[in-house]
Order: sequence, then structure tokens, then C-alpha cells
Amino acid sequence: MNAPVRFVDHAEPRHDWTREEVEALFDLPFMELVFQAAQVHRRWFDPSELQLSQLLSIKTGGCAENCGYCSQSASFNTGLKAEKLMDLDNVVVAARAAKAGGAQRFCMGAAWRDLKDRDLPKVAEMITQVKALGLETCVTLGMLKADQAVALKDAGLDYYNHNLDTSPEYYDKVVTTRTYDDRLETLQHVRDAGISTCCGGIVGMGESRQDRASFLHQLATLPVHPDSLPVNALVPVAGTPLGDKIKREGEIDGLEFVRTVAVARLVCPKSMVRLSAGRDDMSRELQALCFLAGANSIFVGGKLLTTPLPGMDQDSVLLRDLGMRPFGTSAET
Ligand code: SAM
Ligand code: DTB
Ligand code: SF4
Repeated sequence: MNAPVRFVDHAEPRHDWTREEVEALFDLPFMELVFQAAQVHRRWFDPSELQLSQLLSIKTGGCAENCGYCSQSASFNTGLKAEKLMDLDNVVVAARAAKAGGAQRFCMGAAWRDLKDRDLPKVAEMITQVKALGLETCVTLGMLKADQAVALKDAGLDYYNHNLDTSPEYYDKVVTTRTYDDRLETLQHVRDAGISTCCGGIVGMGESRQDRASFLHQLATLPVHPDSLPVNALVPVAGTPLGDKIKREGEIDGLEFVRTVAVARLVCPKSMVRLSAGRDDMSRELQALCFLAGANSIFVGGKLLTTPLPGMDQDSVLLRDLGMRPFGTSAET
């Protein structure tokens, strides 16, 4: 038998990954894959540190897109009540509470297909005021034009979240109202404006392992790897096509989810790999395996956009029991 390739010897970021190489990573024996991902993780990061982000839905529901997993699409009957764009003051109150609770980055999400110029000044002011609290800022507002990205950067934006979501091959099973190329174009505008990218996707929507490899291959061959790489586990929302499908057909195996995290760590070695949606349904042991496999960021605060998360009390206990701590805090505190 050939000796397995030792990726820790090749831990510099690469952009020339082939699909076959990424598929071969998925096919490694589980322990070998996790071990190699853990080694690469240690090459770039302190494995005891976790980056903590908190989300706020600043504009909920009524979205014009038909993303088949989403509680907020106007195309599906999920029982979610649509709301208007939040007031600036309430956003600042929520950001202050997030900071007091231990969050390092505040991410504001809007259920929009794209950012409208009429909403830009209000969102820009939210970014400026959240940044003034000493938090890193992130927004996710749908598609952006080049000049809008520049305006958000000028307002103080650190990160823009825009996901590829899945492989190009599985994409039309997920959403038909915007294309893969639309997403790549928005990411280009974000990079051109000098904003850091947050880009990942969803695992467990009925896609194959080949799709997961193809999705991570897309991220690994972007001109710049995502600074943050969220790996979401599908939260099956009743009334959405993909949520209902997964309730019928069964959720993805936990070990396959860990494999996806490990491959993400190997192909984008310097990215913050974020254990994102679906963490509320994961055992402490599954989360620990994800951290071992290279996840080094989580969302905190009891709620994502519309779905639940563990609260900070529960997460503090988990971090304590695992001997982990928030990024930038010393081991003694
Ligand atoms: N409307 C904007 C957009 O789609 O870019 C921003 C908000 S959208 C909710 C952000 C991301 O959340 C999606 O790209 C998707 O990856 C993730 N997401 C949404 N619903 C989810 C669900 N039920 N389970 C897992 N991830 C989900
Ligand atoms: C991302 O990839 N995950 C976050 C963030 N980016 C905006 C959102 C997850 C949303 C999960 C479903 C919900 O709470 O509505
Ligand atoms: Fe709209 Fe974003 Fe939900 Fe898609 S994921 S329906 S764009 S809020």
C-alpha cells in the first residue's frame, strides 16, 4: 500500500487543487483525514482558540429568492412573519449586548436578493456604529454591485458573507433565481473593494460526496481563499423543499460532516473554518470532533438568523470542558 500523502508537509495555501485531489481527501480513512487536518490546523493556528461571531437578522423574511433551504423565502410557506429593515438604534443595542456576551464579530444579515441603493445609507450607518463599539463588522445582504461594495468598505465593513452554498453540479436543485456566476461576481466585487470574504456553503441538502468535494474545490480554487469559511449543516425548516426532503430521507451522517470540515481545513489551510448553522442539533462530542478536524470559529448567542443556537452559557461550558478559549484571550484568563 502507498504511504498516504502527508498534507502537513504541504500546508502552504494552494489554488491549483484538482477535483480528483479533493475527492481523494474525502476518501482517506477517517482517522487519517482528521489527523492530517488537525496537523495543518496547528501549522497556522493555535488549536485552543475559537473565533466567536454573533448574527442579527436586520431584515427578516419576504425574500424574492427561492433558495430551497431557506425559512425566509417568500416562495415557501414556513410560517415566518416578514419584517421591515430594523432601526439603527435597535441594531446598536443588539451589537452592544453581543459584545458584552463575548462576541468578537457582529454579522448583520438581510433577507434580500440584492442590496438596493435606497437601503445602502442606513446599512452603512449600522456598520459604522457597530465598528465604533470595537467589534469586527460583517454583513450579508445578497448580491452587490461594485460601487456598493466600495461604499460598504468606506463605512467600515471588515467582512462580507456571500456563500456558494453547494457544487455547481447540484446548484440547480437548490436555487433557480440566481446563478453560480452571479455569486462569483459578487465575491469579486467584495475582494476588489478590499473587504475580507466570508464564503462557504451548506452540507446535508441531499448532495453527494462528489458534490461536497466539488463545492470545496470551488472554494479552494478561488483567486483568494475565503478569510472565513462557514460550513453550515442544513437546518431542515418545515415548508421548505429541502427541509421537507431531508425530513423524509434522513439527515447527513455526523462523520461525513466532520470529513467535510477536515477537507475544508486541508484545502483552505489559513481560512477560519466556521461551524455555522445546525450546531444546536449537534452533540458536544460531534462539535469537539469538528474542532479537532480544524473548525476554529462558531456563531454564538442563542440564535442565528431565524433558527436556534446553543446559548452562551452552554457554549462557555463546552469551551471550558474542551480547554478552549476565544481568540485573542490569554490562556491564563
Ligand atoms: N440573503 C442573503 C444571501 O442569501 O446571501 C443573506 C442571508 S442567507 C440566510 C445566508 C446563508 O445562510 C445562505 O447562503 C445559506 O448558506 C445559509 N442558510 C440559510 N438557511 C439555512 C438553513 N436552513 N440551514 C443551513 N444554512 C442556511
Ligand atoms: C452563513 O454561512 N451562515 C449564517 C451566516 N452565513 C449568515 C446564516 C445561517 C442561517 C441559518 C438559518 C437561519 O437561522 O435562518
Ligand atoms: Fe433570500 Fe438569502 Fe434566504 Fe436565499 S438564503 S431566500 S437570498 S434570505
